Amino acid sequence: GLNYPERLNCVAELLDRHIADGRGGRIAVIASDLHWSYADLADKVNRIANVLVRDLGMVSGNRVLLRAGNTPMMVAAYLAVIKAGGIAVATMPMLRAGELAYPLRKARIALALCDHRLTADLEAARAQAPELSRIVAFGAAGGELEALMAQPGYEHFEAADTARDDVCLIAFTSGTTGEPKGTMHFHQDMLAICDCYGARVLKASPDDRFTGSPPLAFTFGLGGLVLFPMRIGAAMVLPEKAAPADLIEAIERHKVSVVFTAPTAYRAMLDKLDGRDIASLRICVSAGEALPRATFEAWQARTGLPLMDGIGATEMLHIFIGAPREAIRPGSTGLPVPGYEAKIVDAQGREVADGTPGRLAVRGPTGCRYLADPRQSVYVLDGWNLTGDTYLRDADGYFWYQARSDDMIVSAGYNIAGPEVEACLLTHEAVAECGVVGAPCPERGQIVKAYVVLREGISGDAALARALQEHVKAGIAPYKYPRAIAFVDALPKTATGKLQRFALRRMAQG
Ligand code: 3SK
Repeated sequence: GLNYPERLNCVAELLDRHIADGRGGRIAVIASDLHWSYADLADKVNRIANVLVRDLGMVSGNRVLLRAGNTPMMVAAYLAVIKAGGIAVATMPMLRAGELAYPLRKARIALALCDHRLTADLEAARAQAPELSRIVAFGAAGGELEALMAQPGYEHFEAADTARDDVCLIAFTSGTTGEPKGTMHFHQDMLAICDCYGARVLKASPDDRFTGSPPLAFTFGLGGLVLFPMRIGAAMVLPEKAAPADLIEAIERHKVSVVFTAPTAYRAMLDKLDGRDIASLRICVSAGEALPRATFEAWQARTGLPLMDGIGATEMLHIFIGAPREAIRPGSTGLPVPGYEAKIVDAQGREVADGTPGRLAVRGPTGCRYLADPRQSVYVLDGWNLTGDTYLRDADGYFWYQARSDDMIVSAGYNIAGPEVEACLLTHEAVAECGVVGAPCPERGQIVKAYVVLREGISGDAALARALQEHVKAGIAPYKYPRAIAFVDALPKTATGKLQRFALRRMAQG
């Protein structure tokens, strides 16, 4: 079991322990030409923690907003807030003033540390969130935070004496519908994801170098790029931009061996690998959206590496179903991560038989507590977190994704999972991306409608639409074929890159 001591500050375990055990010289953070050892990172963290407490008046339990891209200073700021006993509330860099006001108000945040390039929207958010009294900018030469950090005597900082179940992180869900929910996580949760998924499924080594595209403000990125490597004394590589071409560049230049990104990025990377040396790569994790089997197969054929599929949730902090490399079954998300339990329930919350689709429910050491939210009792029942995903479990205990629960299309009495049609369309060479939803239809109730982004250089016409329809009929049960196809330049996505099917559904209404 996970027996963490009652008094626990996770940063002491993730960072200070490496220094105490003589690993301070190992590389911790790489970004372009910057290389920070664990000792360098600890020095930054201690200096920021001293600034927070001595200059900015932060006390244990205060919430601090963090706003930056995936930069080394963002990592140091995150760890400093937590080491000083504060609660980190990180926000996606692309959020605008109106979107920043909600977490600021909801979490009653008075203090923000912000990349100097991103202060304007935060300043503007103050009009709607007057409790924000101080914004400290960092990242520029001679920046305000850096000047404060340089004060003498700031190189040491004793980790705050926190309890293992003190909150250290509030992560707001990006929310494809409704208001964002603030999910709260404890010091012990930050270690638990490393000791469950990291140690038992990912099985990386201290000599690995990790990179990926998810923002550090998204717990997928925080775990994959920061916590997993730090737990084992490995290095994180933070590309300034995280488009597929930037990931390939980072892998090649810094000999990256572990990547965390979404299926869309793996597909896009496939088109850009010619002439590139990515031989250092050995572990590729795919999460954030369902992994189509065609993507798994194409990546394996091109690189020789299996994609390690996983499903996580901000509520659970990280991945709770996945499979170690030796146990992967292509097309299946995998097995519950050791330490977690998962089951399939019907609309009344009763467990259903294996082979029957239903709603995925999960519980485990990092389970969900929302910040002051009446939706707690809707989404968490008897300690089980109800996800928005329809899955089935097979007789061997493997979990197979069917659809988001609200992505089922009912057409002429048939239940059709939009993602299944998407997966089939993606096996057609002309298709780069697609989203499939139900469109209203007087005869059939709904029809299957596909929004398709074509590969570069291909243009859509009626003949291609017919070819795609025939392709689907040949690949899966013909009643699932898209009766309507629209060719579009791009699909609507959330800040974390997830397809916004509700936006497509709205488009399909008109
Ligand atoms: O699957 C996801 O979307 C996810 C969410 C939070 C943390 C990790 C993951 C993979």
